[in-house]
Amino acid sequence: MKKIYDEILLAKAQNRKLLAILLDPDKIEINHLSVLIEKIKMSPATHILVGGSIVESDKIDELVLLLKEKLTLPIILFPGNPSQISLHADGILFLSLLSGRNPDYLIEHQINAVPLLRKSNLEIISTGYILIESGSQTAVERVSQTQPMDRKNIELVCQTAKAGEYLGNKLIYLEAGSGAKLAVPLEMIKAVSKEILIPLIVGGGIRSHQAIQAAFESGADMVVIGTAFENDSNFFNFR
Ligand code: 1GP
Repeated sequence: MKKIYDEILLAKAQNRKLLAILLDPDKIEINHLSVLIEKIKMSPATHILVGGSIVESDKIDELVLLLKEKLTLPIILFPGNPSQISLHADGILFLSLLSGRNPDYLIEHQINAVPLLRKSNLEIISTGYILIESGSQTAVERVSQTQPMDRKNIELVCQTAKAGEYLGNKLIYLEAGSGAKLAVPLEMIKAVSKEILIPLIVGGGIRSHQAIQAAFESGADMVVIGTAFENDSNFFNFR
């Protein structure tokens, strides 16, 4: 059963835009989680992503279990490395960092994740992950020890996204990095969304409702919001 991905494809076909809230277990206070959960329930979020660049695994299990108990939204892992896999989630973005040339993040971590994934019921969603230069160094850049792609070189980013699609990725994720100064340029979202047939996720540095809307209008199928919601749990009170 490929429920999460089928839903994403259906939403794309119907031009229904998707909104994911990214929860970083290192930044969430478990004591305050019930308040956050209420805010999430009132928000337009369609998916929850759980992960971060440097998270300890026991915190992930705890957070995922609590979220599953209280929310009906799909809980999808967005792991920085294989230690961040919780068997309690619904799915996992099985990422390959296509913008970088560090073999660990292209294939090594993925190989190491197999023993755990084999015995899981997680829906595994192959995702081409592309880091875009965003004005200053981000955690993804630091942890993966890779260079982000030039934000002006739209053609090369399009080629990279298309290569991901040809390789069989089910999603492309254009990432400016959590808390990025500059979000992914709208021109780039437009060009990549025209280039690929598979759904496009965009995240990093998006911190206003106008910016979410602009990303959607430019062709993002799913927008990811992390920092804006972390900093202000009333961020989605615009409904
Ligand atoms: C990071 O794209 C996500 O991986 C979300 O970024 O924290 O800047 O919203 P923000």
